[in-house]
Amino acid sequence: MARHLITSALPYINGIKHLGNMVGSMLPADVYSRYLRQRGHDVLYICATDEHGTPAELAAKEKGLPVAEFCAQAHDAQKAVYDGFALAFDHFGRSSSQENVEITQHFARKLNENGFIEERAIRQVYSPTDGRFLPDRYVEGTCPHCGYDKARGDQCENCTRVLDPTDLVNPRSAISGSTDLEVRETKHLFLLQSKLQHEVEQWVAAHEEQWPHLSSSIARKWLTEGLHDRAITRDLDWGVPVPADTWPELAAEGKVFYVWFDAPVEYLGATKEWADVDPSDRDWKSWWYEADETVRYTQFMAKDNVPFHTVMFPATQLGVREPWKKVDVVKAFNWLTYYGGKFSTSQRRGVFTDQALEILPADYWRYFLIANAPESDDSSFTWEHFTATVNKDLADTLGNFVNRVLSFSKKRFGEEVPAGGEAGEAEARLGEQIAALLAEYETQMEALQFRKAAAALRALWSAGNSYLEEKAPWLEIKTDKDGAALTLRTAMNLIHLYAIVSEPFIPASSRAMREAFRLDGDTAAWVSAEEARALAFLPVGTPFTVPPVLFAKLTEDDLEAYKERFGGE
Ligand code: B3M
Ligand code: ZN
Repeated sequence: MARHLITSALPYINGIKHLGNMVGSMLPADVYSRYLRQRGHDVLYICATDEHGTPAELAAKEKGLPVAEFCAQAHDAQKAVYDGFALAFDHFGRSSSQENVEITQHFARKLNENGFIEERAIRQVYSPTDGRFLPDRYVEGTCPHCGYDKARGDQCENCTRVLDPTDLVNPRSAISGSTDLEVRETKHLFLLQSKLQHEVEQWVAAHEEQWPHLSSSIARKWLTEGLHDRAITRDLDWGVPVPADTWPELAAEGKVFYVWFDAPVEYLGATKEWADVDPSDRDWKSWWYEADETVRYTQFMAKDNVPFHTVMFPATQLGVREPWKKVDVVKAFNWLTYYGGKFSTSQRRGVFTDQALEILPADYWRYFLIANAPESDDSSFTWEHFTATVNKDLADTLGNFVNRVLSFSKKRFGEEVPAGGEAGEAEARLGEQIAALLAEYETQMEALQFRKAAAALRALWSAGNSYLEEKAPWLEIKTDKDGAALTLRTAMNLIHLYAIVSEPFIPASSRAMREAFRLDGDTAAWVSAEEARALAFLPVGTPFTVPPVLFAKLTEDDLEAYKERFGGE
């Protein structure tokens, strides 16, 4: 038994996330956590909303709310959606928590003591009209690279280049629209990442072997370009305050840390939030501080977050010079596209997680998204592909199997697992096949190859269908009643197996399958290869009920309606 620490990139607070965000971080982390828990590991799955920075302040302003209130509401709204998706976090925290404030300030003090922080005067955009400095997105203007006229001070959305507010042509305030802007000098804290380049390189070299290619190639690219010193403070109202004991002057000016400085620290912060709920029973430090080798830490994120997790945050952790746990495996994802184009939160293009749940229950989405996760490449969401997959894999292959087997058996043998004859050659063959597929599923899941794990699960479902077609109990019963009963009993044992192995992907449907045999409890323990091969989980005479249809088949009309509502092509 190992201890698995799992985190997914912290969803930013400014709005409900789209399906692309879901499949690139929280959902695979949840699937993996559920799988490991079933296998008996000690799992801690931590996530939180990332609440600081200019986008939060701007979103609050748009809603006409004080930023703290906006964040509290937006946190609850996101949490409700994640509950709807059945994401089983051990804790879903908030980067604005007191826990995060304390740990972030501690990190900054330590970095300072160790000579990795320096105060520097820099030139920043100041707006006399607004009476404040305008960091990051508070300035908008024309991109100097591509000419896009709505570029933001931190990044151009059109050409994706990272910008400094002073780079923008024809800059204007995003608060007041004022173009009466000047550049003033102000002091900020810089993290001397250049001094840590060598150590980070060594650390990456020692760990990247365990990472998927996507993660290590991004880390390498950033290291080749060189680690630059970067400003880690901002002139904002909302953020982790610069500690006054160490930087009285900057603290008096109201400076706060830059959101990307405190956000990764919230992985620790949220773990402490989790422990603070029940301190006598929960020890956050055992996961993070001088953690022994039994703790294995896996992070999940989309590729744009990889530099922060493989290079920048490790640099911070190394510079702190304290034994904080660093990541073991960085699982990164490419983009899920919407008909080949970008999902976009700001342009509301694509399908958002709250809308998805209005249409269909979480299991439909969970399965489809993981089976088509953008792992080795980008992957495109289309309604055609979605409805076809739901119908074929979930409704026909799994759902129909469950219903057919249980209703037919009920009709001919009553509401108990029938006795029937001894397992024969077909059952032995099926058992071998199932054991091999289960091993494949386990291998892929442990390698974090989600598409392949989903393919193995689908193959397990298909194996049941092939067996049923081959044995055809509806014909068999005419000549060999015991034989038909054996077939149905075997098929019911397959359903029981499906209830267990499908749980990481489709927890609600798995529960319905378990409940058909009156087995309750939230999760079922994993099965060994021998148990799978024997297919004899359910004693003869076990009562069962026929569950309601597990997955509704989606019609042409449904497809048209989805395309109408969300736009296709
Ligand atoms: N909030 C991801 C994003 O909004 C960012 C992740 C933080 S992880 C520490 O793109
Ligand atoms: Zn541009």
